[in-house]
Formats: sequence, C-alpha cells, structure tokens
Amino acid sequence: MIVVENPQNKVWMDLLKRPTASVADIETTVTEIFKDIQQQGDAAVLKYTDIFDGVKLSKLLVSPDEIQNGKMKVGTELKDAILLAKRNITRFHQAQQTEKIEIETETGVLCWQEKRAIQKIGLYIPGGTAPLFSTVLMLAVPAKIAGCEEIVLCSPPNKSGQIADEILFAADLCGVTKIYKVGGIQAIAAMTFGTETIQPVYKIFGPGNQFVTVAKQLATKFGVAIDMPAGPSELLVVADDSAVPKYVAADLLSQAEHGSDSQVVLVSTSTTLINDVMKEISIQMTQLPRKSITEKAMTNSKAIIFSSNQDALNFINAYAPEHFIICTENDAFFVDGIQNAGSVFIGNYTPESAGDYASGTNHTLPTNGFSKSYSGVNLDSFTKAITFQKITKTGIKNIGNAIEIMAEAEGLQAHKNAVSIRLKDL
Ligand code: HSO
Ligand code: ZN
Repeated sequence: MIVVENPQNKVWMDLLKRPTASVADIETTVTEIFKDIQQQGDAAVLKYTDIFDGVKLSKLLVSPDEIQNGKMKVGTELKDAILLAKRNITRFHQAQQTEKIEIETETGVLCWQEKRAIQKIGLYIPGGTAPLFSTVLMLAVPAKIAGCEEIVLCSPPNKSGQIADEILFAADLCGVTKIYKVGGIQAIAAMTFGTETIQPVYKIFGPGNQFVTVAKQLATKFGVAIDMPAGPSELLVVADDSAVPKYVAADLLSQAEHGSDSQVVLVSTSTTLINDVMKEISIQMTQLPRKSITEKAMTNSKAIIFSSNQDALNFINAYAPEHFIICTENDAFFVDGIQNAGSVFIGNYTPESAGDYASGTNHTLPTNGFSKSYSGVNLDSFTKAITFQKITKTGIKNIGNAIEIMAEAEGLQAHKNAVSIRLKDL
C-alpha cells in the first residue's frame, strides 16, 4: 500500500486509476466463441466446457435429482444463515416497489407509467475456488419480486461435472427456473443466442472475469441488455481518529481478498490513523488463507492523506468507489456530500461484508468509476417502465393545435394530418 500525502490536483489522475488489464486479445477469442455457439449450439458449448473447464459433460441442464442431492449436502447452520440473508434482501427489495404513476397533463390527456418485469433473464455465477453463492440471492431475489418469468442460471461445472451445492441450494430457494452447467464466454453466448438446451434471455446479470465481462459487452451488440460494465471489486474508506484502526484494516483486507486485481483506498486527514491501520494490515494479513491474492491487491492500493475533509470529499467523488465506508467524527459531512458511490457504509459497526451478505442491500455494484453514472442492481434492474396514454375529444382539442404547428415546423406533414383529420370531425 503506497502512502501519498496531500496530492496536488495534477497527480489525482494517477491516483484515480484502477489496475487495468488489456482486453484487445480477449475480444478476438470472445467473437470466435460467440460465432461458434450461434452456429453449433450445444455441441459448441460442450466443446468449450471440455477445453476451458476440463470436463466432458453429456448434458448441460442440472437435473432435479442433482439439485436435491446438492441441497442435502448443505449444513443447517449455513442454510439458516442463507435464509436470514434472503429475508433481509427480500425486505429491502420488496420496499423498492413503486405505484403506477398517473397524471392528467391537460384536461382529457391522461398519461401513466407502469413497470413490467423483464420476462426472461439470465444470471451468471462464477465458479472457481470460492463459488460466491451470495450473488445468487442478490440477483434471484429481486428478479422474483419483480415478476421475471424465466430465471436462467449459468455457472461453470467443476472437474467432476458438478455445480457447488451452495449455489444449487440458493438457486432452488430463490425460484431459479433452470440451472445450466456452463461458464465463461460460452455461458454468455448461450444465453444470448439460445441453444437446443439453453433458453435465450433478454438481460444478463452477474459478475465474472475479464472474459465474461467482454462477452457481456458483446452480448449487447446482439440486443441483449446487461446489468452494468463489471470490474474488479474495490473499496474506499474515509476514516479519522474516531475510527478503530483494526476495524478499518479488516474492512480493507475484506475487499482486497477478492482478487489480485482488487483495489482498496484509505483516505484520511490523520497520519496517525493511517500509520495505525497500516500496522494492523500487516498483522491481520499473516492470518489470511488468501494471503497471496490479498497481498497482490494491496500493492495496487493506496493510503492518501488530505489536509481537509473537503479535499478528501472532492477526491472521493472523483474516484467514484464501488463501496464507500465512512468512519469519521463528522459522518454527516460525507454522507451528505457523496455524489458518486455504489453503496455506502456508515460508522464503526458497519463492515462492508454486511452488504455483501446479509443486511439487505444489493452487492452487485458499479466499479471502475461507473458509480458516476450507474446504480447498483436494484428492483428496477429487473423491470422496464412502460408509458400509456389515453386522450379524449376534449384532450385532442386542447393539445391538437400545438402538435399540428410543431409537426409542420419539422416538415412532417403526415404527423400533422394524424391530428387534423380528427380535429375536423370535432
Ligand atoms: N464484494 C463483492 C461481493 C461479494 N463479496 C460476494 C463476498 N461475496 C462485490 O460487491
Ligand atoms: Zn466482497
């Protein structure tokens, strides 16, 4: 973790940067695999599963028996924890439901807006050493509340052709309709085009490595929506002497352990706090099973000292963190002043892990500065807003002339006629 003191605005550009990976060569691979799957369907999916996951599957769909067996292997303690998390995620996302908005803009001109679920959605859940089944809850729970009819889940199989028991348990609990053993680029391509087995979807959600990220971007070229441009996890903590250094260190390490490309940033007006946190980081780091990943991520990470809270806030808004922890004397200053962040955690007893698992907020959030313009996943991510209007005779008399004049001015005679032809009858 490098320490920077009172950076001038011109060095901000460097400090705002995330660790980057080049995607140029990935794009060619992704395009080829998409083409192959579009043309060859299941056969190509099975071929790539063999190549990338090292397993020859005979079928892609997880059977009801496999789901039952998987669920039985999950211990009661973990099941109860998942149920608690699901309850809170449900509460928070259910509360995001909105009423129909209905307005008579002029007498006789009734306009309204209603939300409708996206009928078919796809969830991508990465596999690997630590399958993050919590993401199943974060995506499937709001999808179900929104009323999505088809919720397809793709996750890569392990070497013995299985998906983690916890993923199966969470998927079944949350009402996922179909679970497929397919990961990586091939999963995104299959959900984009559909194959003999896998149904195509209208929107794809979920995190993934660089290959999955580039594949999701390519999916949009074929008319499939995606949740957001994903990137490595990140956390920014602003803390002063009112913070507990060992808590701050634990929070920074919690995000750093996600991947060697994760980035954590500590911002403070107190040199003492920064020194104490650094000491704590080296103590706690030695105990971590994912020490080598975490250590690498810490080399991408920074501690920055600012001389005022206002300078710190300006920097934080320019950085636009995915997760933002505030542990300061004057929390309200940062709470009120934050413009760009995915999710905010306030006070000494609000670890970021709470939002990752069980407090109820969503953990699928914009990274890489995208919190300047994107929201994290929420109930609206699974719906579209449709507008409706109904105009009476009085209504068309009230706005008809304005439409005629505007259409004429745009040189669109047929538009004007559509109104004139009616007005003549009134
Ligand atoms: N912090 C991650 C989500 C996660 N953490 C899942 C643990 N499991 C991205 O927001
Ligand atoms: Zn996390």
